Amino acid sequence: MPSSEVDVAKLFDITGRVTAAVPFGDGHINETYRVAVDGGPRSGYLLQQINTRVFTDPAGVMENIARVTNHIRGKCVEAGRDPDRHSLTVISARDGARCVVDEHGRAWRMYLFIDRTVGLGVADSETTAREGGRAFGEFQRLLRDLPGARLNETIPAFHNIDHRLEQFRAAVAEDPVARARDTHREIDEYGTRAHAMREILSAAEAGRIPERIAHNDTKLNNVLIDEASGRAVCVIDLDTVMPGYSMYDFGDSIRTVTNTAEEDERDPGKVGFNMGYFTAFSEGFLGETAAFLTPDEIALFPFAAKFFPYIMGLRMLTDFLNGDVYYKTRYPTHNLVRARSQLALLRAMENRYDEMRAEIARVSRACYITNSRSSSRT
Ligand code: ADP
Ligand code: GN1
Ligand code: MG
Repeated sequence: MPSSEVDVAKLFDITGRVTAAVPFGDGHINETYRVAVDGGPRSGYLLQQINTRVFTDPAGVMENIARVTNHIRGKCVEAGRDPDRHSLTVISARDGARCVVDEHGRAWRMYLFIDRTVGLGVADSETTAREGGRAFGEFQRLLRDLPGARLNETIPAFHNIDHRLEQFRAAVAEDPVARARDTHREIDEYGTRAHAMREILSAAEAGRIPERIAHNDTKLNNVLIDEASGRAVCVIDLDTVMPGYSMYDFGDSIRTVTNTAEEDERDPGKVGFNMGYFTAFSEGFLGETAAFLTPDEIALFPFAAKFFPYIMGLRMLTDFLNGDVYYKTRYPTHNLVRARSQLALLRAMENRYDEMRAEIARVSRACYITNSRSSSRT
């Protein structure tokens, strides 16, 4: 029976001798390890303990990931790109299963390690912003023709604002760790904006926007960037790939790409909105998607940009009120700091909303024209 991460790694179908498994990355959800091997053809592997408090059906998660990565790998091969670098590669267990449940009930999976890449908490240039947009836009485009049944909903109602507000209000009312009294200002700031946050949900309920396959967790560090060239290499963190709406992937990315500070910046004065990065990301994303998105979807992009600092900050504040049971935290007020910095970003975006709308109109028109010209030539 496995007792350490190295022992768990040996249960997977890899060639060579496992020499180490070292904690890696700074995701908020799963436990991630970089696995080193001696004498195999691969430079390394990535072992993850799936957070089963968050993902209660790890087999359903892995089924989605297998379908999505097989599809993307096929498209990489068609396009002459290396599928092991431009798609995640699931390494099965020696018994053929896509994940292993150990004697403690923990669920584990393994991927090929994609080396010579970085994941960025904030964008460092317009090129990075554009590359992020290109990668997530391409991801949505490649999955348009995924065959088979609807994907599993790995976290039901994940970006449903009614559901998140319900959880927030329950946390305020129950106040299980007596933190509400020190958080009145933030509770009010999130509360007063609640009524204005239903635009995507209302459009969906009215049947004005189509359901699509979305990544649903498009922060910038979920796309690996090539260390040498600065080009996007691979979209990762596929646990939440499931049915959603196109503007979810646009908006959640804009939240990290345009922020002048890290998501958990303690000084709200350092949090700002970078309009140049907004434009660059939009050009990348719409360059891949403008040809098939509907006008109603694109019209919701500026709203989605404001919506994501709101819904994510709301979830972080809810987790603070609940005693930090969801996100990984490094210090006692970490979730509150996150919620405050998301509010600062939201305020900055509110001040630039008209400009964002004008930019989306301009960029989508330009991308649409470019795409129709190039498709009429082919
Ligand atoms: P979480 O859900 O906790 O965010 P991720 O799947 O995003 O977990 O993985 C955490 C980190 O591990 C990522 O931010 C990235 O730095 C790194 N990572 C994930 N998958 C790979 C991979 N296949 N190759 C190299 N690094 C990876
Ligand atoms: C989580 O897994 P990770 O760290 O990429 C979260 C996202 C939040 C993000 C905030 C499954 O993303 O929804 O936007 O933290 N993922 C899940 O940083 O809840
Ligand atoms: Mg991640």
